Amino acid sequence: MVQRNKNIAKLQAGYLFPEINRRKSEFIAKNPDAKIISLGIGNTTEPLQSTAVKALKDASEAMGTAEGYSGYGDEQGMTALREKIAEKFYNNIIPADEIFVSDGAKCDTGRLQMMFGSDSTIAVQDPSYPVYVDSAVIMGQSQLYNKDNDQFNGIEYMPCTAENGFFPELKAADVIYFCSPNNPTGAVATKEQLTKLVKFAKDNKSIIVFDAAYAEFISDPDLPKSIYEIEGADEVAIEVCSFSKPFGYTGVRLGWTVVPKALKFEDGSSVRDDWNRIMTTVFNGASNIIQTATINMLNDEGMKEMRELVAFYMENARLIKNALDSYGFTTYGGDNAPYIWVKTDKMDSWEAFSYILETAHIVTTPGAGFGPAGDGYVRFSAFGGRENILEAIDRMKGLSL
Ligand code: PL4
Repeated sequence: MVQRNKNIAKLQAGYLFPEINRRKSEFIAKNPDAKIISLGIGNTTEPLQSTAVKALKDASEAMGTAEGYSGYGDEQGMTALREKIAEKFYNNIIPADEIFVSDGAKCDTGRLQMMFGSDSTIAVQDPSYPVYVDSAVIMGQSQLYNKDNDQFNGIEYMPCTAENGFFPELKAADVIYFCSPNNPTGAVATKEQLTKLVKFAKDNKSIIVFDAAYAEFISDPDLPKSIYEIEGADEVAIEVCSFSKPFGYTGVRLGWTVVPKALKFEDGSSVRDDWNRIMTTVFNGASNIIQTATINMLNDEGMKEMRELVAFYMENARLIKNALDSYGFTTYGGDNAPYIWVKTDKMDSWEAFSYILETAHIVTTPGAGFGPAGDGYVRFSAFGGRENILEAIDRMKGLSL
């Protein structure tokens, strides 16, 4: 018999989001008439913008012609798309050959673990997007789960709390995962804070994996959208990013990772070259239809439509936050991020999740699902249709957490 991978056996439960869906389905099975509103998983709900629809149609039709057909492409992505990403999201301060196009930020996060290997150590914000910890455990970067503190031994957890303004005391590790705008707290790191992070990484010879999946949700011009706005970050940071949320591409699938040439391993070898080796070995390129369409969509009109879509979700965030504040809840985030982080005082986060589901028929995400410091909070996602958001706000009236 084949032995089970001992690292997978260390994981304590199923992956968070399928577990949320499982509990939602269980509730629906018992309460078939309940009109559930899902503000749990951060999943986009609004149709694709017109520029994207036209570009996708055109790219698909071209594939049906002898001149327009293409098969496998470069694993790193189409050059024209890498150039467009450099231009539209980095004002060309990042060269196109440091940008690797992919099928999404989550997938790249998993593949990055493969590049770092099982001997490296990691530090994570606590709470954080569960992919960082779970994929590190699967890669063998942790020891066993410790039930006393709800942490994996061998992983450095950096608590992000209301008391520290959701910017943690930094801890040394080979790889430091940092997400801003943050999932789940909705906090956005300032330039000073990211400068501190970059300096810390330099001093401790760490590599930062900066998850900027929600960068386009920042409207405050003083807040950095990319780690590369910080001087010297190209020597210490990788950045993962995504078309999912700002462009409604959650199901379309497209993202990218920046690995600067200046970033080196301890032995002086190039991190970019190893990432190139990983991508060319285990990835076969993002869909050419999606890439071609996105090249043609990343024009002034497409960017304008993206900003309108982001503004729509951020109006949802404002509505949720204002309503919950007016009901007396303590909330964080929601200003430059599509998540609202809500304090629970009388119950733990899984109890709050169940209470909100059973009382208001709203699915949220329990804070503990993102790490032990997330307990005592639930996350509301601002991704939803306006009618549902308004209805959810109404249903939250009178609840007490
Ligand atoms: C549910 C910080 C959502 N099944 O779409 P991608 O792969 O380009 O980006 C995923 C991603 C990357 N980085 C951060 C994210 O928050 C996300 C998406 N997170 C959420 O509700 O927290 C969707 C989760 C999905 C998943 O597991 O990713």
